[in-house]
Amino acid sequence: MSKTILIFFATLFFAPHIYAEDGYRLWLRYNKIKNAQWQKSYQDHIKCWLVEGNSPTLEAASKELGMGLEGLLDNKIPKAKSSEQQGILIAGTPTGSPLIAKMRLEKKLEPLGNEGFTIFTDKTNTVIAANSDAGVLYGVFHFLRLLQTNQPIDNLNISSSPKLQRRILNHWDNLDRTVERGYAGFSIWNWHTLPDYLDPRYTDYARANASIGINGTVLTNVNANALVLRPDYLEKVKALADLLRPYNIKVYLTARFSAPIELGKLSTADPLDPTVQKWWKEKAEEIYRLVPDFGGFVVKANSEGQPGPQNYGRSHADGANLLADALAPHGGIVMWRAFVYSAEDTTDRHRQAYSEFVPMDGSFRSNVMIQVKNGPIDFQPREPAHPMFGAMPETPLMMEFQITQEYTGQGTHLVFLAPMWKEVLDFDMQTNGVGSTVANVLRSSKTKNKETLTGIAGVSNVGNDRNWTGYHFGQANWYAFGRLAWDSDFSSEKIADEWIRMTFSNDEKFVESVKKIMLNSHEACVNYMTPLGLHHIMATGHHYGPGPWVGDLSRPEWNPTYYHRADSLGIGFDRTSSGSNAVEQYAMPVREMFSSRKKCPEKYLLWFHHVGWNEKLASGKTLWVELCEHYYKGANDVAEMRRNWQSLKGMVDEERFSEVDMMLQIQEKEAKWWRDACLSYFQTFSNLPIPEGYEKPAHTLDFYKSLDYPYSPGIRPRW
Ligand code: GCW
Repeated sequence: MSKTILIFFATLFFAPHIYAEDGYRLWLRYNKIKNAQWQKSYQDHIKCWLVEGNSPTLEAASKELGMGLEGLLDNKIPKAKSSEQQGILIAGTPTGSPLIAKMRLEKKLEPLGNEGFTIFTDKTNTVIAANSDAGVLYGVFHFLRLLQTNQPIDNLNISSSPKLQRRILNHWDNLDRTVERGYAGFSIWNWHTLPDYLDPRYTDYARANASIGINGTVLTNVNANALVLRPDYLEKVKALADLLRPYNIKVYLTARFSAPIELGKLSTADPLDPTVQKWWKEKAEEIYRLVPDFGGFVVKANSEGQPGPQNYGRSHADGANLLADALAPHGGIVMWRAFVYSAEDTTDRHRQAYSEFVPMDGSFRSNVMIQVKNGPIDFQPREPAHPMFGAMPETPLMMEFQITQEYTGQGTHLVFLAPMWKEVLDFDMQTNGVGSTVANVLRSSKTKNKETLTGIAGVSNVGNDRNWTGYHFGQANWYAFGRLAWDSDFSSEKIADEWIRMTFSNDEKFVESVKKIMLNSHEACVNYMTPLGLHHIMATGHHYGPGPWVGDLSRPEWNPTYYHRADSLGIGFDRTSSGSNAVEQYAMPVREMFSSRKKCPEKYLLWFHHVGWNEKLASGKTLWVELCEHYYKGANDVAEMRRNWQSLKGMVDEERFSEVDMMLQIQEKEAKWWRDACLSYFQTFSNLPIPEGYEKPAHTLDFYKSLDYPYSPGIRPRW
């Protein structure tokens, strides 16, 4: 053997970990626990382990537990021969595990429902128990998380269950593998090689989702292609459904409303036409023959060019009920999106979804959910909560968040979205007195028959990039979505803490510093993009970078100038009674707060008010000065994020360290670009100087206007 080869093998042997830290393993790395005390404590407590019972889900749980323990602990912990041992870590349900049955856990398990779990210490044993195999799987992941994040396990008494029933990823993935608003490569679904080739990545995707409690996935884009409903594609869907099932993940599809015409060769897709109804009924039967637990359909109808019931003079309720009737005999649901606005409607876009849907409250079948984006416009860096939350007591509403960062820096900006989502979930709509937070509205969503039907969806940021999300920190948003979908009472801080420890390191200094970076990142993004309630001033089409000057698009509400309304007097959209009066869609105390120039929180100021350039804000400074200060603060905060990251060199593998460092360099540059481009443009209206002491924009406004990104990723394929 040559010397080089010898050195190569020696290096491999002595390498601290054998995996390249390329991000593929996400937060499920299971590297050896470095801290000797924790090693000892865990080894003392777990003498052997067993997932008792038989099912594909328990098999998945057992595999995960075995793999996790083997990776994390120095010594190999044997699998127990019989469950009657001392120091056993036992997982199971009362029906599948004789040992757990003997413990008489009925009382403890009863409130945990179908998917919850308990983990507790019982003399020398550690027990993970649940009512269902899925609960056991979730409990196993939780137990591993305790080890991964170096938590004590000597006196456990944990009970946890999800606050929402349907916790779903929405893939905006096209059948040609492009991903609308995807910044992480192509779609992970390789439709060409399915159903025969099952990429191991599909299983790792399932593990990652199960580890955070996600229990559904919509495989296809809401800008839908009817082809996915063709028999050959349904075979592919079946293959994925079979693979995901053991991980308690149901498959859903997007239904193109005109599919009866495109696939069925009917002359109409009118929801009241009996041939159309028959077509959908038979299509549903065909799907359920292949996928008996198929979740149902998501539909984007009569929105941004998608076909829908209004093409036939029918309502959204007619359309949703058509599909609901086809799915109902099989237990499927329809998630009908409320993201509608129309060029013909001259009212403020903010008002349109509410005006369209709220009058239909109570007219949907009991297996229909209305899927509402967090805010009334479109996934902006900051939006007030959508006024529909709390306004439709007779209709189950589910939340739609955007995990993929279309409007928050796409694939290159570190923006941790948990604080943004929490801001909306914790917002009190006061539709039913104090305490009607958006989270409570979601949790108490009921059908007409008063059955609970609750859910939350997140537009996925996953692609086929090696590290799944393009940017390592994009993983944190996937993780955070799952954790908040499980329980939105978790704090952003807790979620960031867990994620950092599992993804990078348990080193306290590292954890604290990265947490600080993450927790400040959303506010920084708002400040350098759209401070004080500005919104939708991104460049057109791809939405990458600033474009507040765009005002020549055919549809008025596609123009950034429509949203900021800057003129010589001031800036902002007057949505009070002197303007579009969108505020009237909020319940009284909230309406009054948003309407009042003084009471309106400044973070939403220009969302609801047109404010004079020289008007004073709470600080006593003028709007123009505040606007400048926010933009500069945002850009400075990114520079600080980068300095903080750089101070961590050597505390994390070089590979990810330098990747993040390069990304932060891009973000720093782009934050300045946003700041300089927006202020240069708004200055043409305010005619006021950028305050003393601030570095002046590096280029002319014309330069910023001339920048062009024809190939920025994630563009809508048909636009
Ligand atoms: O945010 C906008 C995006 C579109 C998207 C649309 C929607 C899927 O720019 O790309 O289309 O929202 O949510 O339907």
